[in-house]
Amino acid sequence: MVAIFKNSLRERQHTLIQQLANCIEELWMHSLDLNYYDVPDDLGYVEGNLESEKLVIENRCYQTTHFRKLHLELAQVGDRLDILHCVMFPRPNYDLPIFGADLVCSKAGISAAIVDLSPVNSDRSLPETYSRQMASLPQIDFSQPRALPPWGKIFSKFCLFVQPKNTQEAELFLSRVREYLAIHCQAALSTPSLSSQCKQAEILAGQRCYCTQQQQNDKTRRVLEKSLGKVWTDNYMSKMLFDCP
Ligand code: BLA
Repeated sequence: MVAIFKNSLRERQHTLIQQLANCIEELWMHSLDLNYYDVPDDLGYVEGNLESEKLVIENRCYQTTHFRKLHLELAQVGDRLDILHCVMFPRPNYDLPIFGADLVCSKAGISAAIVDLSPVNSDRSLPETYSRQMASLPQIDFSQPRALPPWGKIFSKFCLFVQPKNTQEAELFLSRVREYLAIHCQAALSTPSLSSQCKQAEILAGQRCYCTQQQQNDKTRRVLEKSLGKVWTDNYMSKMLFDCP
């Protein structure tokens, strides 16, 4: 299935966000067999401007045999902040890490660029095919690495969190995301379904921990609350951004 969407918000966003969104969707469409995912009616396209600038959110979701939810979200706050958020949640009967990326840009430049394949096993290790391939990627030195907040203990040792300082660093970030995604899509397709209920429970607990930690990101919460209120934000963060069955 290939869907054609109107790229209304994307065309008005920071170039790196457009490039990253296109890159993610191209890889999904070429490597995975996508099916529609029912986004709740009122959450596909959202606008809010409670007490400050207008916030616009566009969500796209898919599902596949291996993934219960592929989520790509684009958001814009007034004309000053552009955001891309992407998470791929595996189904609990596949022993797969969670792909996550977040990109926050303003007119002044890119403030945060993060990508990871995060483990969900109880010993916080990635499957061997992942660690082997990720460890063999050439090291990239960014001029402005950023430190993870305390809730970021969910991320793997391969987590890349930087503030790209120029076009070259922005392109290097983009190519690293493409490499992580390519490793992930290829590994997912050759990963067999688990029959052990015990192992599935462990994976689900790992996914739940990932979601609980991500919900502690006050920077995301504050942006949403300012335009859409606390009740809406609580619901959105737990049901749309980081939901867990
Ligand atoms: C940081 N996320 C941020 C920041 C903003 C947002 C404004 C601060 C930027 C900065 O510190 O320079 C905002 N992000 C959003 C909003 C949405 C969003 C509004 O996704 C959604 C509507 N966040 C994720 C995912 C990851 C992630 C999937 O959603 C990682 C895989 C990470 N974002 C992340 C981290 C920070 C961040 C680690 C820095 C937090 C900090 O420094 O405290």
